[in-house]
Amino acid sequence: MAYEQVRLERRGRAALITLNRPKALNALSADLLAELTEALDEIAEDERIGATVITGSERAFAAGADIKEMVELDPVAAYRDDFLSGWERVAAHRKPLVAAVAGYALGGGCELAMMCDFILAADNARFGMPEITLGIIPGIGGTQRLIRSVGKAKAMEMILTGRTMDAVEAERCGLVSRIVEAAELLDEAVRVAQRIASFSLPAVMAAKEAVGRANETTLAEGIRFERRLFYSLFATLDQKEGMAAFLEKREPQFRNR
Ligand code: CO8
Repeated sequence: MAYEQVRLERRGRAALITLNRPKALNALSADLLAELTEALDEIAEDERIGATVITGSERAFAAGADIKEMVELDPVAAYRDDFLSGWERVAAHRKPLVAAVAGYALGGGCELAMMCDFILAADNARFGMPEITLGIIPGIGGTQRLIRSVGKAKAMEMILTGRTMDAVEAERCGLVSRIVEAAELLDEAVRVAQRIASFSLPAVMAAKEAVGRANETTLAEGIRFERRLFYSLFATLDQKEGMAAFLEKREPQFRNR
């Protein structure tokens, strides 16, 4: 499919999705979401792709929901059609997603970054939840995901005041995994995604699923879940190959089987 509001490229076994509405600071319109989910569906079905980077521009990862589009939102239609449900498809994507954030990640933009498995931030990144300044609240997981990564005090402060955080604060409080120089961000994010994609895809998907489960369940249930996945990976050819390669002191050739 031809995309306009996102760009989809393949870099070896990694995919790169670039949000592509630079004039609107990548505001997240319904059309952009439709293209993003279509691109992710393409990636899900493509066996050659093992991980994906989602990025924006140097100025903005995404400045939130498209306010021009949202201003006339009809609450009855939104309820009937479940206006925001498409975003669940992003969160439910089963291969790893790395957010490469430069510039603004505000509102829905910050929420999209948090739907990814981890965030690499450029030194000019700014994260925030300005919805309260518009008379609304975050709507695609912000109130739930932010508190899980930065704790109650910071999440409450950001959501109640609309204050933004710079990259240093975001790294210090665990919202981002690392800060990278802005000029290096994309190359580094693609390198990281390619490294993930070089491993056995079933193992990578199981790791993502197991870590993700930690936010959904109790410790005891999570550990039981992890153990089931651990046992099941011994049914893969890649486990046999990975361990044989280690013992034979050679590089493994994973086949995603
Ligand atoms: N929606 C629509 N257009 C936007 C948005 C946006 N969120 N953000 C920026 N733009 C547009 C501006 O209107 C402007 O367009 P134009 O040139 O046609 O006037 C262009 O992008 C450039 O923006 P600015 O001139 O404002 O650039 P500045 O550098 O002066 O400021 C800011 C940059 C600080 C990022 C500023 O644009 C801003 O505050 N933007 C809005 C941020 C915001 O409030 N985001 C939260 C939106 S609400 C939300 O995300 C709800 C989440 C739940 C639903 C999620 C569904 C996707």
